[in-house]
Amino acid sequence: MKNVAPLLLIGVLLLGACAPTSLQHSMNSGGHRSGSNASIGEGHVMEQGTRNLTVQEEKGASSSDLAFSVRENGDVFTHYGVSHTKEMHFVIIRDDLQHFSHLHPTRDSQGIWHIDFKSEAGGTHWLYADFVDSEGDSYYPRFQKTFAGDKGQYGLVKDFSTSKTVDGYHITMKPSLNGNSATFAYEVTDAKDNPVKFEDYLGAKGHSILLTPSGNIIHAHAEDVPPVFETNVMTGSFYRMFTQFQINGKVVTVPFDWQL
Ligand SMILES: [Cu+2]
Repeated sequence: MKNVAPLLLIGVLLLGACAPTSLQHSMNSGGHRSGSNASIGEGHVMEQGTRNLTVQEEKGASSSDLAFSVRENGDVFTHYGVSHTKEMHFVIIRDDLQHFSHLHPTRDSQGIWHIDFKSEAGGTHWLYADFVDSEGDSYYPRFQKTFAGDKGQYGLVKDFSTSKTVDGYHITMKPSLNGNSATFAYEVTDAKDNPVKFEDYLGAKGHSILLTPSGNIIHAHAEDVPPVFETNVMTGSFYRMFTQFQINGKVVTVPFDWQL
């Protein structure tokens, strides 16, 4: 790209399973984490908390009230910090990496989170509580829930196109890899081919949530424009990234696939 804006980047969080390298942390099951703090490249620190946190579904007040709690050694956890303007980000994805949602539940006086949610399609979904604690350490415990209803097309269909049109915007993603550090640079133009103005959305110019077929999750941010996301990735992995920008007051979500 001709723009030479500084690669600013990134709150990056990595969770995953049984760390293949000292830089990678994984989470295969809700709440299990490994490792302690690790640095990600120059100046980027992946903060990995050491609390023993899990997340579990709770009984909602109605059929559309999806309720859950974060637990620390069995007790309801409430020592949240604020990350990107919210105490809680809630990511829902079906287990074939379709039907993505990034929501912001509200917490009741008992510490239980609630969000009004109706799944687009039936099937098993992964639900990630994505938050920081009061020390600023990041956590992504997840739980699983199977929604009733028509599954529609089911199964992972990979699509490696690097240009997409969503909501009338043309979005191009350019990946590059240096060791196990990946950058994803975006260009977005409107229907008349003019570059768009990126607005602040949840305290960043862009949010990108990367998921692997086994459910490992990375949440990266672009702090500047043009938006560039940088994160460490696991060799050999397939990633589906759901990238979100706010343009003209509306959130635009675009999926891209990428294989190392
Ligand atoms: Cu974000």
